[in-house]
Amino acid sequence: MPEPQGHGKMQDFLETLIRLAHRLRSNLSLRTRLLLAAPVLLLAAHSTAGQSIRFRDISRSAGMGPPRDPALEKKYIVEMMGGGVALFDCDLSGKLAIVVVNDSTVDEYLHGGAPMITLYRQVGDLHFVDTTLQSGLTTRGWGMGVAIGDFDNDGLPDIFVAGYGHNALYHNLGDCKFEDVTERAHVTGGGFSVGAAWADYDRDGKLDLFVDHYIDSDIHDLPQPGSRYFGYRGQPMEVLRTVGQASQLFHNRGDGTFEDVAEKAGVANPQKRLGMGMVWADYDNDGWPDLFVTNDMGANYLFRNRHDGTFEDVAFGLGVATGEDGEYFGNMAGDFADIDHSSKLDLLITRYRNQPISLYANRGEQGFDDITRTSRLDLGGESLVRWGSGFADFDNDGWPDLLIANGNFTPVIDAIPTDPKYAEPLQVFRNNGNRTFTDVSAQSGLNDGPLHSRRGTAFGDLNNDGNIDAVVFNADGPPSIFLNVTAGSNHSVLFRLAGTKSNRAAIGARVIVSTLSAAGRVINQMDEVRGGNSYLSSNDQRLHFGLGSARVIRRVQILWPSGLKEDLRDVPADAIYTVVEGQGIKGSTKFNPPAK
Ligand SMILES: [Ca+2]
Ligand SMILES: [Ca+2]
Ligand SMILES: [Ca+2]
Ligand SMILES: [Ca+2]
Repeated sequence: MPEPQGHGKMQDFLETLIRLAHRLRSNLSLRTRLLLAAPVLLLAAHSTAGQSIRFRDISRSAGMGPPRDPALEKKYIVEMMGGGVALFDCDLSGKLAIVVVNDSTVDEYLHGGAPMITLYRQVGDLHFVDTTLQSGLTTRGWGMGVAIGDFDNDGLPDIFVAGYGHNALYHNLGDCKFEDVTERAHVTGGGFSVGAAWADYDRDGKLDLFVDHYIDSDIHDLPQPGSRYFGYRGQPMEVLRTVGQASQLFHNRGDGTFEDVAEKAGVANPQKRLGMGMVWADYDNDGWPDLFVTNDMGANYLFRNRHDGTFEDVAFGLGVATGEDGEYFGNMAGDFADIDHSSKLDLLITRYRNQPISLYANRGEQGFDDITRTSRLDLGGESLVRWGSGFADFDNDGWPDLLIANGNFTPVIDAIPTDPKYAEPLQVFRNNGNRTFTDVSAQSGLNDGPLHSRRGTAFGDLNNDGNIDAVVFNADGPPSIFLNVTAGSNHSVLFRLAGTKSNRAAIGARVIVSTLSAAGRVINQMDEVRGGNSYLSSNDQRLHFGLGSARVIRRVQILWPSGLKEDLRDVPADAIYTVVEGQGIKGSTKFNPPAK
């Protein structure tokens, strides 16, 4: 987000620091550069042969309407930040539905607002119908982020919408019908809530909810032309004030109500940083969920769970608070994945334009190492404004790939030739299996259709064929649906976990899948069920693993949030398994034939 011009001193100073750092790097002797490059060359020798990642934009045939009139100009920050998208199975039919937050305007909000979310139910194979009203999702307001979690452990996934002005909690009644229980549950909130994510941080079997906020902004008193907070390089738009709002951690009492314990827990954001994306993950492998929060124009938080209901921010100590040279970047979104089969979760952060994305390798107690350059994720795209991003194994070779959604804040900015455009291409990077990535966007089909200004991304298997598909939030219109049509002989698997002692949605459960490579080497992949992903979005909560050439999984280890460890042996590939805590596999469905 652009800052007011009078606020540019800190930015100038930081940019000088960044330039100095770049100069130092480019001044290294050839010998030093070769030494630095050597590990990359060695690793590259192990690169696996790949199948090219291909998507097809099926938005229109799947039932999404045309984009809205792009003339709506988005002058205010509240109009620019949304929003999120979620994939979930609202009727337990095995078919994913799509939830997307509304993309409102100040004027619409002041006149009562639109329904905060739209639900597209999958009624035929890959055909979606807007059932928002019939589904009872009628609460009006301004949705920003969406997080899926079964807060009452009745087996039906519920929807939380973080919104400007107020939030909404929708309790699932079955058959994709919902009731608004926000007030009764005491999660109404207020202010500029943006992101939300579920996790059972105290491991009592009931899902809790973290909600963060962006800037302190009053929609009834927005800056007007002439104010120092209005006008960016001559264009009519609000610019950033760097004062945020407190975050909330809603502890689930188990009786349908929640209590905000953020202050007591140490996650309330007393520094008033500008919260954006968030993701829960057990980065330190101690069995307790930790929380990473991206902050715009400030240091990120990595809240380590201290097992007693409190957290400590370890972001500075572990090297993920700022840029490599201490820069306060415009951090947008983050995601965790074990990108190198080290059995530790690595971290990605996307950032504002002209700022590097960072890929951090998790080195355990030594903290996180920024490996962006050696991973080759620094090649190209620096000028993009990047939002939603996440890891998923799109080609099923067993190595998590990366998708990033881009686009500038407002079409107003298109009048400035040196700024990134409002609509920009999507990017997809293939994981080469050796801590390097290759930008395969050009051949991916993601940008074959019209470009949009993108925000959140959600990944999931929409047609249950074992290939992970992507749904992307578009400013000014319905989401884009990208069917993954990557061809090839690789195998994969999906696990749908159901907790009994643990929370029913099994959020926080960790799965380790062990297969044998063609060369007979044991490969361990690891992932966790999450109740919210970045940016402001929620993925399919079934865990997906690409298996390469392996037709059978030798071993599946499940670490349930309750502490129970479960072991499955010799599980055939190419199916969706339902695993119930303590009872092993209780159901399986073979994959559908691949999409043509
Ligand atoms: Ca429920
Ligand atoms: Ca709990
Ligand atoms: Ca932990
Ligand atoms: Ca699929």
